[in-house]
This record gives sequence, structure tokens and C-alpha cells, in this order.
Amino acid sequence: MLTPAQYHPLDFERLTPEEQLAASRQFLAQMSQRRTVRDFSTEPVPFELIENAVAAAARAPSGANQQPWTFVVVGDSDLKRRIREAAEAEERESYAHRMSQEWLDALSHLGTDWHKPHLEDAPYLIIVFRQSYGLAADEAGAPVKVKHYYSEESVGIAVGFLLAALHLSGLATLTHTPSPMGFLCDLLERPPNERPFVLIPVGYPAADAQVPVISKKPLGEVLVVV
Ligand code: IYR
Repeated sequence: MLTPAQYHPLDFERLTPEEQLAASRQFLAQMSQRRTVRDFSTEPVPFELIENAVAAAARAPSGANQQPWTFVVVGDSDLKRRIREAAEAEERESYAHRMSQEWLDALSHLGTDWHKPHLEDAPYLIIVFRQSYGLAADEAGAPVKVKHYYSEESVGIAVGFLLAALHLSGLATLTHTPSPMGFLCDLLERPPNERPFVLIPVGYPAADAQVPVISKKPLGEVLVVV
């Protein structure tokens, strides 16, 4: 069934040039402060910060506006422990046997290994699932698959919004992809159309948190003006 396009006037706040520049510089300065954190404090985080960040992420653009994402928030200690145990089992195997030497070499400057204490220490884990297809019901109520367009790109954009929102709320995050991530479907009892995309521990950094010394490419290397 084809739905005709319907429009209403755009709600757009036009800033003055000064406001634009100030906002642009402030956002750049704030995002420049973001670091991926692996040492988390167990200090609790107000749930509304998580809820608002997920709501902001869910405003992301998506292919055909299909919003092919589900954000599962885990705060329960027992479930976090089970996720840690399953993730560490996979990571132990990956670091020992599955990752190529080339991959291990590329990661060596980050100092990561199979130990994932942050999966229990961080007060919340947000597991983002990509809906590889949608599930609707036909007239008889039987499930039908709905094709999703650009779901990888869409979820990637939403995760970008999510990381920015959490950072601007004064929280630390880690983009973690234990590999393979199938155990998350089982532990979190997700429907068959959902694939784990990324697991994001969220919280305050530990008081003695350390981050690897890294640098970002200079603008001249990533920006091409033609
Ligand atoms: N998933 C592993 C390995 C790892 C892979 C990449 I690519 C990283 O940027 C960092 C780690 C882990 O989380 O340790």
C-alpha cells in the first residue's frame, strides 16, 4: 500500500552568525574531550540521563525512516555478570586463536585483552540492536518480514548521536564489540530480526582511569575541500 507524502512547515531555529560560530566551536571543543574509557566507577548514574540519551539517539535519520534499532539497557548486576562471563569467554578465544596477528598488532597500542571488568563495573550497559528486517502482521495476524533499507548506516548514525549525547551529559562510554556477539541475543531474549550492533558500557570513569596515548588525524588529512 502506497502512502502519499504529506507535509507540514519545517520548525527551524535560524541562529545569528555569532550564535552559529559559538555553537559550532563549543560542540567541537566538547567532542574533542571525548575519550573511550575502559576503567569505570561503580557509582550509580541517574537513569534519566540514559533515557534522554537513548531518546536523542532515536531521533537519528534512518533509511526510509524505518528506525531499525532497539536499545536494550541493562542495569541488573546479575545480568551484567552473565554478559561479562559470556563476553570474556568469546574474547579469550578471539585473542588466543581467532584474531589474526595483523589485527592484534593493530590493537597493541590500546593495551586491550580479554578481561572485561567494565561490563560489571559500569552501572549501565546499552546494547544496541540492528533490526535487519522489520516484523509486521498481515490481515490474518501472521508475521510478515518488512525489508529494511540502509540499516547498518542508520544504526551507525544513531550510535553516533547516542555517544555524543552521553558525553555531553557528563558520562563516559566504551564502544565494545565482543566477537561474536550472538550470546547477547540469547541473554537478552531478542526477537529473530535483531542483530547485536554494539555494546556500550556507560558510567563515570574510575578515579584512577587511564586512557591510551593516541592522536586524531589532523584536519588537513581528513577534510578535502574541492
Ligand atoms: N573486541 C576486542 C578487540 C578489539 C577490537 C577492536 I577493532 C578495538 O578497537 C578494540 C578491541 C576487545 O574489545 O577487546
